[in-house]
Amino acid sequence: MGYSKKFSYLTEGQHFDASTHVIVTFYMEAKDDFNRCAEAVAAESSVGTWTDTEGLDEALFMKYAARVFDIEKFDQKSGIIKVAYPLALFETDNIPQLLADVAGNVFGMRELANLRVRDVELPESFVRANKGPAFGIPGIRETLGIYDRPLLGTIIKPKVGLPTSEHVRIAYEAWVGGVDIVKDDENLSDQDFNPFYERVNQTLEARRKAERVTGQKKLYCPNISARISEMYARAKFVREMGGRAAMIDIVTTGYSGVQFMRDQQMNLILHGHRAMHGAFTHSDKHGIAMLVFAKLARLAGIDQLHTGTVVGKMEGTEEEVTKIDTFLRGDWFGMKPTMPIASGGLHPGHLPRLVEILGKDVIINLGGGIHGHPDGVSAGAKAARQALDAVLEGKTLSEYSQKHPELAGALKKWGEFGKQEGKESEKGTYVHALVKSPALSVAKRSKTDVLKL
Ligand code: CAP
Ligand code: MG
Repeated sequence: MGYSKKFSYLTEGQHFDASTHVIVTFYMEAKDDFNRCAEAVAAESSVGTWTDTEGLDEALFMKYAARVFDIEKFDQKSGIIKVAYPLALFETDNIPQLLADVAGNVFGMRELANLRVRDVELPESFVRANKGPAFGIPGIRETLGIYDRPLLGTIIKPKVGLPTSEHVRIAYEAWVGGVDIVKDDENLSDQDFNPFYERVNQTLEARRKAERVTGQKKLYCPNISARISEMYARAKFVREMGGRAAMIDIVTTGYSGVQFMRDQQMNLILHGHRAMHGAFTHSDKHGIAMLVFAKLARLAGIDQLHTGTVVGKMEGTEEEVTKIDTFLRGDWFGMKPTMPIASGGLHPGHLPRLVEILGKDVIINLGGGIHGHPDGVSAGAKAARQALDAVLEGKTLSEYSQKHPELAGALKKWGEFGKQEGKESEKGTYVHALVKSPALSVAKRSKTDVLKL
């Protein structure tokens, strides 16, 4: 017995036109009959509910019902389903509504053990209905005048608690030491110890001074995350003070906040931090894949987005991170590409492997990996830049460190990923284990690894 007594949401093998349908790929674990649960997902996220209703007649069903058209079962209860949603179900520039539809009630249905949105494929007309990044990779590079290498960023640490004067000093030293971009941390906003407006005013002054000293354009990404009216006020202030960028915590603020800020067309590079994404992306069986968050961030207008490092402290396999980064950089019906940001647990010793995996169109962010340098922030920034220069010149870090003491200091403390251990290498952690264990061959990959993609 299907989910409905009147209609079937199951049309296995039927073809659906990708230009007139949103196609969602789910991983689903059913508690009882698999096909019935698959229909329940399609019904609940389109025209159905737990019982047939008078208003749902044949004409309305045929026009607006979502359909399960592809099923790949792993076993009796679990597998991948693809669901086609008629484009008419969506307001194509309204991301909250899209999520309420394909990633809304379905997550709480009693008959499902698990459900994960692995991908959302949008038709061209849907994508083109959205502004996308104002700057994108080309605009970011043009703003900085840097075209042929990864960009180097840092996050002021400790992430909260520093007085404004210290924040400013550290930012200046990082810029002069060789970093291109300085950002606030995700939980720094407008606290008494470091008030937003004062911080922006003084840090932008320090940026201008660092630009004069280095002759190089720099970026400061202050965190404007707040209620929308306040985000607007803060962004306006950043603009008036000569700022070129602003950071938004896109998950805690929500896509509506991002779309609102993009709509203001304030000529600010929008830096997307993804704090809290882990509540949705961590499980490979339940939640929403980071690829979906990344697609929606680009659609909403984020110019540069945190997407993972593969080798740092945050989870994210090489396959998953490179798939997301490739999407962000790739053509998407003419929408500008979003610059991926690799951040989290990185130190100079990671750079060779990081550039090898992620290429040059990436922002490499080091927080502790700069501010934890034994000789302080300035040495930390220099060490990071020296590591990048070594990679760009095709030299090994150990060779380069012979004539660059700051890099030598970093390698002594943290070692080089995959090559040498430092005094404080992360022994026994995922990173260390990754170095010691051969890459998982496809044959050996477990179902869990497949699910992560
Ligand atoms: C990194 C960071 C970043 C996270 C973000 C932090 O600091 O500032 O917010 O890494 O993770 O607060 O941890 P460190 P992701 O360099 O000191 O680790 O980019 O994966 O969203
Ligand atoms: Mg942070």
